[in-house]
Amino acid sequence: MARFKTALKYSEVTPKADFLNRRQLMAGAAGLTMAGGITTGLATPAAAALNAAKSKWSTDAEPTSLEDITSYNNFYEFGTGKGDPAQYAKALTTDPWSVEIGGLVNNPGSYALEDILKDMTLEERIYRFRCVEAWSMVIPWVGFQLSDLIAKADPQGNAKYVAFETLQRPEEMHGQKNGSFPWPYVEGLRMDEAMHPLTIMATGLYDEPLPNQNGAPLRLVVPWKYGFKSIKSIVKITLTEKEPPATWNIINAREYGFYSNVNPEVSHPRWSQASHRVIGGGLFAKKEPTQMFNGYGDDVASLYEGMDLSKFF
Ligand SMILES: Nc1nc2c(c(=O)[nH]1)N[C@H]1C(S)=C(S)[C@@H](COP(=O)(O)O)O[C@H]1N2
Ligand SMILES: [Mo]
Repeated sequence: MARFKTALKYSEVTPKADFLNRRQLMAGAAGLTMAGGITTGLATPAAAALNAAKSKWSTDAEPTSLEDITSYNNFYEFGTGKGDPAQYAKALTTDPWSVEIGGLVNNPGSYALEDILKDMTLEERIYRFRCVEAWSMVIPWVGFQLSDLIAKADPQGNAKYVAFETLQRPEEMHGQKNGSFPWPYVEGLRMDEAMHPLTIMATGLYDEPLPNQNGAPLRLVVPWKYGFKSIKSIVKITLTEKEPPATWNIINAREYGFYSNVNPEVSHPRWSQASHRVIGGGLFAKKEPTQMFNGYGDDVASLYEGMDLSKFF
């Protein structure tokens, strides 16, 4: 299948002009805000290039533009509008950053992000991304397999779930001053889902470090589940025996299940999940049929054998 290809970097498979254009666009936009309209039109050198090799798990689908990926976001810590994260997430300090790993592991501790990354292999993973709100993107993430990090933590035999927690820092995340939301944002996976090779911790996209609005410096990506499972700006990972709480499930369990696998046959109580809007193309945005498990069924359907997916949604 298309996935099994030789390792190629995104910059090698995209016409170079296209690639530079995207960077130029960003450089131009930055120039506009910083220098009051004066832009040079020169591409910024990719100073922070991560040079991650393209993984065999990548899709061949055309990635959404960097501009759309970084300006149409859900990150309620910075406000509920799609443009709020791009505007306000600049306030977040992502260095230094550490992640507390604990619960049912033999190597618990607070780990500096750079120490975690020393042991991990970064790859480019171009994944389809489907939000429960019925829109989709294709995102060229850079990240490492969560399974590698969990293996380092050395799970104990009774660990059945992995719980994740986002940073809580209302001074920098103004949305957290909104008391009607149960901060911090939390999420969880079953152990086999967390260990699946498609499940990654992303630290970048378009071969550069993750922009703050996309969940810097470290966020989960689970491409066969609705986007809200892919929790951003993670500071805590805990292995547990019991199913951990998940923010949207706490808010409305009838609308958002713990599993939240992409499923065109199980409608959201307020809208159909049979199709979605492809972000990009402005007025000419396409609609596409939604695929079971967001098209990753060959790889993940076996995880749910024997489960009634209309009940465990
Ligand atoms: N901490 C946190 N993580 C979050 C969210 C959020 O509001 N807070 N939104 C989720 C939702 S609904 C989606 S669709 C994705 C959006 O990721 P993106 O902005 O990188 O596309 O992040 C998910 N992770
Ligand atoms: Mo979402």
